[in-house]
Amino acid sequence: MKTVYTCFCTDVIHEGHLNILNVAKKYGKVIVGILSDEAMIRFNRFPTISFEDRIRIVKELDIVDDVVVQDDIMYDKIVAELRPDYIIHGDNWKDEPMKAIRDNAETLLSEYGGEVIDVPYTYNENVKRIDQRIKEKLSMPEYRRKRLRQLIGLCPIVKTIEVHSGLTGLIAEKTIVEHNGELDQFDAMWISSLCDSTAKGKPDIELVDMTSRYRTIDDVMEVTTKPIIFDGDTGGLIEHFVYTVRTLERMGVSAIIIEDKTGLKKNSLFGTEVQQTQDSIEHFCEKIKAGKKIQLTDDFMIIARIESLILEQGMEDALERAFAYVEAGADGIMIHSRKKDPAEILEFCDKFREKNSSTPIVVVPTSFNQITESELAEHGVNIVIYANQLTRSAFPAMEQTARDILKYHRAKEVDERLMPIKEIITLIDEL
Ligand code: SPV
Ligand code: MG
Repeated sequence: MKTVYTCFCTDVIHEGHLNILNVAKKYGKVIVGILSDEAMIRFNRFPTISFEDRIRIVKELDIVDDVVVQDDIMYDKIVAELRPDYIIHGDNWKDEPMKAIRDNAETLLSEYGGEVIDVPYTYNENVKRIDQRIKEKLSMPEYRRKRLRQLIGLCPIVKTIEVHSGLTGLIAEKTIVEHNGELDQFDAMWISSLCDSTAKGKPDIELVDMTSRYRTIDDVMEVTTKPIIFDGDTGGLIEHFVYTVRTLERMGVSAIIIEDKTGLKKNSLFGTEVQQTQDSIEHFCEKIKAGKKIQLTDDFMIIARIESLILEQGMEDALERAFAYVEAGADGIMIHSRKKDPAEILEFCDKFREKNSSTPIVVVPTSFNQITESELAEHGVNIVIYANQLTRSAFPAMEQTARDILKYHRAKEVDERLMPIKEIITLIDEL
């Protein structure tokens, strides 16, 4: 008897899946692969039910002969194990970015005469509604908030990109890239104080007030599902910080990062070129403790950012602070540097990890941007934040366009480097 394999990456079995199974049955024994959590998040489908439940709902279907685990989006391992005669899938995988997966399956099968079967993809009102409901669920505060902690447990490193508007949120949410046979996307979003301020034409000195910053978060949340890490600057007065924690937690933000500076905050990338004062260990610990005490869920994270290397206070000071902040209840440590060479960051991570194997480490490789994610992960880093690259790429492009329109007194010359109107319209979903 021939074997037919299909892989499910879903929390709900709907008529589209049943259609695939019915067609599959005509070809032989039906084996369904259930994609692991780790693989599902690389595929833009963060699971809303457990892996065990995903297996159970498929096992319950009479039409299915066997259920196996597929722990990679690509089919190499599973095809080597099962050598199915057919792999069946909805024909939507002929489109980018899923085409890479179809190509992978087809190449593997062709080595021994197997075949791909494309079934017309079912996308009617009912299926659309189910899809939308899952998305809605993921955007709800109780799901979104805990997602960062879940990702830290699931990903070698949580890849985070700066967002400051609905549009940049959509880029973070939807950009998926196929490279070297792998699909990849960002895991989380960073609401940078620098970029949130810059978008409003204001300096990054805690001038943009919290109400306005919450408005930015809300714009982003409206159109995304991925978890949010909020740049809380110094956290302000302890008496104010507790209110910030309560609001962010209620909104469904996953983490706030506060830096151990006091007084007029300036952007860290100025380093010692401007007057900046580091907070005392005791006072900053009080702030962390107050925030932890006010929190209502176990999901929300308060991450302590250490400015010792930025302010040239040395490695010993940075490490002393890290251990003190963890002791005070910090759920993570962010270590920052503006050196071009990542050596001091890596030294910090190694020394911190010698004594603490579990507290998440966050880094922002803006200056030391040659380092790769896997190198950071090898040194125990859990979250990497690309803190300002979207803003820095958009600004010169917009400025150049403005210059050229002024120069040529028309828009023809700039048009070919612009996104077609049709594409910008389709970026935005209609309900
Ligand atoms: C930000 O993005 O606002 C940050 C990171 O705080 S940095 O600009 O590198 O200080
Ligand atoms: Mg900042």
